Amino acid sequence: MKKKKALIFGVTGQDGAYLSKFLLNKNYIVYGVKRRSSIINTQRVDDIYKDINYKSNFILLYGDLTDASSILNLIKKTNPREIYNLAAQSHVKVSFEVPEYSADVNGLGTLRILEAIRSLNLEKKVKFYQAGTSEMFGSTKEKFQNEKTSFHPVSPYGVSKCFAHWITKNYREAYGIYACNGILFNHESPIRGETFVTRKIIQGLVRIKQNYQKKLFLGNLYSKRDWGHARDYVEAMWKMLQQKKPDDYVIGTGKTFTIKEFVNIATKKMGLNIKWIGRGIKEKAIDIKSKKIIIECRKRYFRPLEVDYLKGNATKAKKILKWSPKTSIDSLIDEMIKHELNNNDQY
Ligand code: NAP
Ligand code: F7E
Repeated sequence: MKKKKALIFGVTGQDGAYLSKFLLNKNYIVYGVKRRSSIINTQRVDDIYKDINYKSNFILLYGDLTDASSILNLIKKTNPREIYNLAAQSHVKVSFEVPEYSADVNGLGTLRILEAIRSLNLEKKVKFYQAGTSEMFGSTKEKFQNEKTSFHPVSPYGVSKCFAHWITKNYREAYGIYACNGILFNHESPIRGETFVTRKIIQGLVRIKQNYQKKLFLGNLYSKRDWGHARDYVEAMWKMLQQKKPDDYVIGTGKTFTIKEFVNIATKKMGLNIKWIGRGIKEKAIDIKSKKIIIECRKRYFRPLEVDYLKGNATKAKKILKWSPKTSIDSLIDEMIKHELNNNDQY
């Protein structure tokens, strides 16, 4: 049987790496789009990448979501059956600092892919996945967000993703493209970017425990997030593209924790006994054994506006996609700690 071909924008990111491995296991040929950078940015997929001069089912090609011609040429060249748009300036705080770039990549970048599909007359041949986000819900007052919850984004990132969401829906309705929006809640893993809070916490605490770092500096400890595992979430992306009809789906675990609760679970697992003192920006955690302050808050890690509360209702995905999360927050944290401990062996 002929192998299915998938094209992944954002292949070098956390989800790109997990999705590539998932699709290769399903016997796909995977084309991954990487952007040019001055240092190697393929660490997350190095284990599946073979020298370009050898035959492989995993092929990396250059491209950029800000460059429409590269997108068009990549789709023409690879002729994929499925396209996954995972590429983004994905850091919420950074989007306040580079708003125009974030809008260009996340918003217009999505439009550029859809336009390429349309202008190549691939409306009926290609299935498209758009990486939407719970950040689109923003300041909603609903306490269990689903596909019907209205969007109220509170960052340039969230706003740019709303544009991507609506343009994907628009091209589905206007041109009949099989295009799906995943509305994914936070998902983490040992290969999560180091400036996202879960990885920053685990990395910081492991280094503190091993005496490589003195303190961990954080921002808002009281926002609540629904954290799942990226490995589970890429399966949901694929499932969305295997249905009879394209649709939009919320993907989350239905559980929510504050940043402080995440820290408390992680410290306990590492045998660090901490005590919180102070309030607001002065709140700190003391290591009871050494009596040293190991966690402090800094204003620089707060955002101009915060998404206070996220908890995803994935009932529709459960029913139609037969998808549910497999990894608990406990197992996720265990896996992240284990990975970080192995990493730190190299210091
Ligand atoms: P990530 O680790 O930040 O990866 C983003 C990817 O996009 C990287 O491969 C990055 O390349 C690439 N990229 C950035 N700008 C680009 C450009 N101009 N042209 C081409 N590629 C570009 O993000 P992730 O956590 O894997 O998330 C994947 C997608 O899901 C993103 O769209 C994100 O916004 C969305 N999302 C994530 C979550 C989550 O909790 N992880 C939840 C909901 C939605 P480099 O490696 O070169 O930087
Ligand atoms: O922040 C708080 C911060 O940066 C989580 C992206 O994948 O998920 C991610 O966006 C929370 C926020 O993720 C620090 O204020 C406290 O309330 O890990 P984060 P995010 O902003 O939720 C969504 C679904 C996406 O789509 C995004 O692409 O943690 N927080 N102290 C901190 N956050 C960071 N980064 N650093 C801190 O020191």
